[in-house]
Amino acid sequence: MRTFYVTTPIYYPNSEPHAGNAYTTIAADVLARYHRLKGNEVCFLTGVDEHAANVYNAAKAEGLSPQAYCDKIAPTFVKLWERLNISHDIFFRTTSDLHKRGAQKFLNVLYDNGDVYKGKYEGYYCLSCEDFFSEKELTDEKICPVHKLPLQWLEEENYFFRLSKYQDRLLAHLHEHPDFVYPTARRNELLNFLESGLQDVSISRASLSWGIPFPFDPEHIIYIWIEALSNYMTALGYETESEQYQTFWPADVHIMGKDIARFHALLWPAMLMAANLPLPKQIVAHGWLTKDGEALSKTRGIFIDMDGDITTYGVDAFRYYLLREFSFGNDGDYRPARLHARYNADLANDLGNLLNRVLGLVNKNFAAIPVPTTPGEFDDEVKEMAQTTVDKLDAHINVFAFDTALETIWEFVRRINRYVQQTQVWTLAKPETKPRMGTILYNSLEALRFISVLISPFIPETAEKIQKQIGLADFDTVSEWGRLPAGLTVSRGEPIFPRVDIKKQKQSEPEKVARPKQKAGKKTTDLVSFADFQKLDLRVARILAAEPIEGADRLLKLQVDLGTEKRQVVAGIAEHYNSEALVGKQVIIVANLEPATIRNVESHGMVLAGSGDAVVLATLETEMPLGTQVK
Ligand code: ME8
Repeated sequence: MRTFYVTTPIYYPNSEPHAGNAYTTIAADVLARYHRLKGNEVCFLTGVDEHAANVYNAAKAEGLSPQAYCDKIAPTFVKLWERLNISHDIFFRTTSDLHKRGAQKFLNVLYDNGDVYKGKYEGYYCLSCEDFFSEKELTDEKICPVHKLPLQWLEEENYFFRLSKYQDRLLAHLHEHPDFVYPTARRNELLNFLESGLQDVSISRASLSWGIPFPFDPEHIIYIWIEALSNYMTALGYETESEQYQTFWPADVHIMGKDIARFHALLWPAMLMAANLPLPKQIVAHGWLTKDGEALSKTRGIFIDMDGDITTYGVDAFRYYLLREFSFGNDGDYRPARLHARYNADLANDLGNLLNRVLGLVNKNFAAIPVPTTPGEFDDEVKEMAQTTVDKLDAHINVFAFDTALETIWEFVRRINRYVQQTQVWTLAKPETKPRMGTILYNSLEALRFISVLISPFIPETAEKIQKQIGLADFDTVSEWGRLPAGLTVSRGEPIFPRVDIKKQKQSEPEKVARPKQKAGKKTTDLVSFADFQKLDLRVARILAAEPIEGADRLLKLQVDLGTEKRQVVAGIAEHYNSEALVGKQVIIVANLEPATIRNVESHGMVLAGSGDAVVLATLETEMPLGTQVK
């Protein structure tokens, strides 16, 4: 068994947590849960960074002491982590005695090793970054480039850390360990920065009182970044070199946003080198979650309505959307319409319907999970795909490609949907074919068991719901196909992703164009003649490719095959279907519709779909040759 130690940044509790903090913490949670699933001994640390100037100021504004203010805000982080199903082992506060003693010990070690000296510092400082900016980084207005707030001029006698001394060792470390910083783009930025030269950093403040006193000069407090970084060790019991510290240090992965990669990948390792301690194995700096292109910011009041979206769609849909939609190293714009689309397409349609359908068939035709006695076409393919999915998932998670990891699982989900379709399992209830029906349903449930385990690090609540409905009492591993015991009683429960009322969603997005909609169940009164109906040329077609149309949230550009020709069609289904999930599907096309140009894209025909609060593509009960007329 190996150990796995993963950390998030400790967040500033100057106000309650926001979706950016949630994003990092959810990603760390996936890693922690995945490693636990693999049987590794995991420690997952998160917490709050309390001795910040912005915390001090927020407390003052409310007429509270900084400590009282922290005592009020820190629990809001814990509460959010509970709501998001975060499985941290330690929630750490830097006002704890354990941290204070550990941070002071660390400082003493740096001092004793000769890397701390006294000098004078002056410069422009951002209270939100807790960092100085050099003249060359500044504009005439002296505004913080990150927080867009005025910088303050600071001048004082400080202690300095000899960061410059470690420039060559840091360069060598980054070159010798190409995986030390993820992603590569960030590593290259850091290499460029390193090559341009490192300056010593001031590590004490004489003008501030809110902080941890310097162990050898109580007139000064420890610069917040120095004590904050040391939390990754102090939380484990660095001060006494506890068993936990010895088990888990050095960390396997420090996860954070790209804003603080430099502190983690240069300053922190240099300090550890100075203290003769082992370095963390990986620094992972993800991209920025934005709202309308702007970074979320507590200071600037740019928020995502996380609470509203979780209430509407559930925690797992929120987790799923963040992990599936964005490539982890890159920035991503949070769009409620995309969350809605993912919910409908991936969760409700692909996964929820599959579970519901398979359990419905088992309930109707068998007393319990049937014994798989009768192998047949597609079984081996499905079984093999289960195994390759497990392997591919591992490879993707190891490089933090959460989006591809989920896509890999969903390829399997869609394959099982196709398996059910291809085998036409619902037609096999006759006595002579019932054993085959039982085998297909067993395989489908075994696939769902695999899926439930594989999704558990990402959407744990759903994983549990699926297992419960299948009748599994314990969380099983996926090491072997066929471990699902026949004879279990399944209990088809409520849909795991119930339909969401999108009217609320629409109200919160007034920029959307309203579209006329036929209400479910509403009677149509205008009659057409049979001759008029016959004018419509409806054909069976297959979707060959699908892609979003820039600037049009609802639309997809489809390439379809009508047997005799290929066409391009624009369809308003982007909120309900994923491009990838559409490829290969048979649909019905109105083939003789006048061509139209929609958002600068030509459309030659129309795809039929049931259109109410949800949109579901119309298709024939079984596949037919392309171009077949539908009458
Ligand atoms: O920097 N998108 O704390 P902090 C994605 N206390 N992630 C975001 C984000 C966004 N728009 N905004 C914030 C600090 N984050 C220090 C850390 S660690 C020793 C000390 C996430 O409250 C992201 O992980 O400003 C970012 O690095 C972190 O919150 C910054 O949190």
